[in-house]
Amino acid sequence: MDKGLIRKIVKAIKSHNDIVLVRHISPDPDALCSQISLRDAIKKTFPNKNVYAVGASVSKFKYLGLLDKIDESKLHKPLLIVLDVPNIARIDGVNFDLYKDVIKIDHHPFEDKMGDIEVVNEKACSTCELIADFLLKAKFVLDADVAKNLFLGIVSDSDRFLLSYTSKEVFKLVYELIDKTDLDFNSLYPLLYNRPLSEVKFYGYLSEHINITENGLGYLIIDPEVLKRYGVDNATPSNMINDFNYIKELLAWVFVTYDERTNLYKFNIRSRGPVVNEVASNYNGGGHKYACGIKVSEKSEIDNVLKDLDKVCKKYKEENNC
Ligand SMILES: [Mn+2]
Repeated sequence: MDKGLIRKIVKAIKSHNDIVLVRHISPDPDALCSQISLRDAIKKTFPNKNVYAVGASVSKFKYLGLLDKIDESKLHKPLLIVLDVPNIARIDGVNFDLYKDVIKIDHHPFEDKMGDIEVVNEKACSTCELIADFLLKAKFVLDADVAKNLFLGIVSDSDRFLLSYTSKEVFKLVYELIDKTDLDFNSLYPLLYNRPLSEVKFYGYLSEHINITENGLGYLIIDPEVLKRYGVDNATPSNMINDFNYIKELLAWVFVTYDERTNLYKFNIRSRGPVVNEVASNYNGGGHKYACGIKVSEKSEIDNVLKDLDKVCKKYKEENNC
């Protein structure tokens, strides 16, 4: 983040007493960690400010810290800081139109303009990377608690530094976080990676049943009954999708689940070459070039999406001779 932007953000934070931090619905660790770490750092740097991290809480991520409840009618000229979400429709927990002063900090491809300060860096591995960079350069209080959340967000969104957006800057930032706070990072991995055996067995099911086209598209439509049989929930396949990276036969892969609550079919898509988010946006989905999602209401649409993804794989294969 350049000095001009840092100065603008610091100025906005200094000039507001009520600050609200939000992120996307169905949060992942990067969304929650960017929100909680920035809230805590602002509070510790400016103890007199009212700083709230809002949105629905997720019980399995309680270890990251608690979220706040607000009465929006009682806020006085609040500043809204939007993290890890590119579009207004997916912001969780606030009435966006109530806020005049808005800062966005995000690493998804740009979608909606939200305010005067927009920090969108698609090359960042995580929003936590951007927050860590900001806090260090702005010289905000950054203790082991704040560093813990930043580390967890970066590790989780970069898939343990495996994904292609992991740059040398990421390693430098992580080194600075650890060096500055004596962070006991080894003790943090169980928080993210401990899992029940039922999930490992379900992973076995996925690898046993995935279909692979001749163009290298792996796909699996997962029946709700199967999830019940393995005792896992709807979110489990999406949590496992990165584990199918670096499989020789797969260029791109997709899991389709059915959400009985919303009656929608949900596609989780990953790729290690073909650009897949263009297909996603054709179906009103979105995300990163190599990691994105789609929701459709008609079962008959599933085939169309899979065909389009297969075409992208075919083209990639021809162009790259693989
Ligand atoms: Mn993220």
